Amino acid sequence: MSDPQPVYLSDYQPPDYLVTHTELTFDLDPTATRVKARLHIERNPAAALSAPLVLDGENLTLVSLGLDGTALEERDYVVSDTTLRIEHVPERFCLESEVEIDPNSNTALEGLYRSSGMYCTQCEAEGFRRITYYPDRPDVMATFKVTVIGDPAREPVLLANGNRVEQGERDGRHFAVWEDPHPKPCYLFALVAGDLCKTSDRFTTQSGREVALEIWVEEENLDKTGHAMASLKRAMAWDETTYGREYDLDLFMIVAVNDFNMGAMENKGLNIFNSAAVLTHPDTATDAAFQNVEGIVAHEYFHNWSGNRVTCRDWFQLSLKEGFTVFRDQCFSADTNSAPVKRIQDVSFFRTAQFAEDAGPTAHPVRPDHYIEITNFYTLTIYEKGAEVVRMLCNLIGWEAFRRGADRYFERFDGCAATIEDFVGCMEDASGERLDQFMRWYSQAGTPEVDAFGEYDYVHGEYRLTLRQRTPATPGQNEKLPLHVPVRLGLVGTKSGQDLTLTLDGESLGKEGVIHLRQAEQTFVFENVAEAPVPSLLRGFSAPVLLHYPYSREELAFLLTHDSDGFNRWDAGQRLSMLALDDLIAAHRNGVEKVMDTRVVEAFRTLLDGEVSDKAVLAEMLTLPTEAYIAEQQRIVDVDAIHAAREFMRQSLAVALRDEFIATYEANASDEPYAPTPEQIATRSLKNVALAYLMAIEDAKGLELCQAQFAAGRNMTDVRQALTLLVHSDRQDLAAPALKTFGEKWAHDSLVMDQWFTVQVTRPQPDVLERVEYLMDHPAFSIKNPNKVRALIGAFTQNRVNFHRLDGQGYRLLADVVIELNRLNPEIAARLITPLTRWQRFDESRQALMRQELARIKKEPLSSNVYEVVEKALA
Ligand code: B3K
Ligand code: ZN
Repeated sequence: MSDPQPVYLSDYQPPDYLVTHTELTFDLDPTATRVKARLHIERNPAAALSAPLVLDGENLTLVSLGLDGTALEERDYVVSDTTLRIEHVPERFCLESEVEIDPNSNTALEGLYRSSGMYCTQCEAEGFRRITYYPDRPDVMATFKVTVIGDPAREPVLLANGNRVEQGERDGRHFAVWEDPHPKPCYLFALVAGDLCKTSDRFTTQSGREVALEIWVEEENLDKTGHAMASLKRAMAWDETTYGREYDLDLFMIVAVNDFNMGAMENKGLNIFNSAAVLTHPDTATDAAFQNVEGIVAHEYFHNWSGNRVTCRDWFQLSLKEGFTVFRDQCFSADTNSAPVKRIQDVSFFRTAQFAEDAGPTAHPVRPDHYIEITNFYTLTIYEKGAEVVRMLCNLIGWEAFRRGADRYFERFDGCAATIEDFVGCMEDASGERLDQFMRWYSQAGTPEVDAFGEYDYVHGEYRLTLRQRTPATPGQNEKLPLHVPVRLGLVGTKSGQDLTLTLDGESLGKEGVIHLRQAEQTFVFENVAEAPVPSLLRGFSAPVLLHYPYSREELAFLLTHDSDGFNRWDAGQRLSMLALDDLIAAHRNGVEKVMDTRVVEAFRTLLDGEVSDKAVLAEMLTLPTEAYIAEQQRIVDVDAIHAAREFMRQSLAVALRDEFIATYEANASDEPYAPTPEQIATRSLKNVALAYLMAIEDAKGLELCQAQFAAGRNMTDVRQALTLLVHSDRQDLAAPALKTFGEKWAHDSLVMDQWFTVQVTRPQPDVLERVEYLMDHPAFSIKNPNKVRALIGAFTQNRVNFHRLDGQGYRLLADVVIELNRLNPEIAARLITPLTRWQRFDESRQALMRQELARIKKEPLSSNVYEVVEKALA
């Protein structure tokens, strides 16, 4: 078999044939579902008269084929593994086909498959071709009419996109007919059939349209839908008030599915969700899970405009819908919860995970120019960096112009398949701003690094800030051009502790401003600066760059308490901790005694003394950079030194501030009934951060509080934190019974058992590999379920000390799992390999071990997904 070949953006051609209307009939059967399609097709006026009709199709058994009512003979068409080709077709015709597919054996979870006995679909990006022969590309948009026929006992509920127009019974089977009046690409098609129950609600849109809302789940989960429903209604209202966009069908449905590759999918009118991304209950889901559900429900809902009404011309434009929609859901969550905390959490994740992607062998631009397997491009770069780029646009032209640009985009491209140029063009039109240099953010991969240097001139009262940018080479892109980098900043007076007025070229920018770095190097001279300032740069993370400024620890401690920007206050704390951690890492390496930097202790003491009023922000400020983030700062990662240094710092802080942490814990313990409100979540976070410090030294008081919190069982947030801290402690005599109690109590709840797996395999002590192997045989584990794989194997790969064991057994275990999943579920297999692809960052012996496992994977007959990743990793 020849190696899979890439597709190039530059080869894009409009489709030769368009489908105007699609009629589908599904006769459901677990192993032999029949799909009849009637496709109303027209030649694209732009296409050649002689163009053949080529449809996509995979894993389909063709039963019959006809054109305008006449059966086609085998000599009239050619079927390959991936296409159906008819050489001569009329200008306009109806193609009738019938195929057979096998949902039961579909473990890739793309196309039509079965999950816990129900039928469901996942078509984005190219799954529809596993359902019927079709031009499976997003620029072919049709209206759909779908008939689903099933067994009334086994699948009493039959759902598809749009509005239900008919239902009935015939010959012991029953059926439902669904019509979707909005033209859509086939990746937005969905079907669900099974024994499901629903929660219902209503929403009245701003123009007075009544929309029925339904969340469909297995009966035992009916009590876990309330938060998703409330989130949905908040999202619908937010999109009306913020973007003026309302919902456009009479019915909006969400279905929870246990086996799902991603978080959720925005199919028109019928969103399908990973059950982990929709079900919540105070007893079973943590605060983080509640917030995640809110964000994902909103994200999928927002796609109705940014993605569905206006879709992507081709998959290279994926970030057009994903970057914009992530930006929209981030703003929604910021408006609904604590805005600074949302930004802190998003940026802290971004700088750890997206920066790592940008620095590794799979780095790609926000708009890639080629790919082998599009499924591999649902990445942090497309989603999160794409969102940062949209955020920069919004900040550059201001919200009002941005909103006008968005209106223009939604109006001009409604019902169309658009490009990133179309989107940015609307922003240019609405603002009058030239954005050609800005477009480089879409085509250049890699994280730009900005070196900043500032000088205060007492004599002239001037502050000179020099900024220098460079983007490191990434695979296939050696030369990089300067980007347009908006730098939001303030100058904080060292005497007054206040933001000073910024005057640039005689023009006042107020107390905070945005300067535009466009060249490789630029100097900005601020005038009339009355006192020596400390610069507060890149406020709110105004551009996705790595900023270097030679701050002293005193300056950082100053910003930590004086910066008016909450995000930068947090960032100053992180930078201060990083400097201290660097010392500790060096001490560990050199085998000298580790000494804690008292400036960090004093900074934390100030924080705990009530310097910060927002508890959620405070909890973030008291949290040290993660091991993964620290690793990102090193050229060659020293796994053990990082762990030892961070543990030393946690323990030193706990020893020095024990009384403060106890007081913080006690002041924030509460008996209130659980609610996922920002206030309660903030209080619980702060309390649980304090508990984690106390458990870092495992003294009697910490153990007592932790055990009591576990035993009280107030809500999953508190229980899980207590369980985690016990399991991650050296007191296995206390951890073992807690794990047992928890495991037995929740054996029936798959989502809680996922947490039970994760808690065990994230333990830092070096004995976890054996535990992973043991748990892989646990009855609650299944390699076919992506949530289980993520909870057990995915979580283990994030356990740095254990995954990176020097004997290579962690790598070996991952490679074994990848090899098995390559056959079962290539999408998940390709995602799971990621940690192995980052071998360049480790010492030579680990590099060799990681490459050895990649080479072992490469010897297998590989799916295109795994092939593409392994090729890049070993290139
Ligand atoms: N658009 C989906 C992605 C599904 C792709 C899976 N291969 C989820 C989302 O971004 O909303
Ligand atoms: Zn999305």
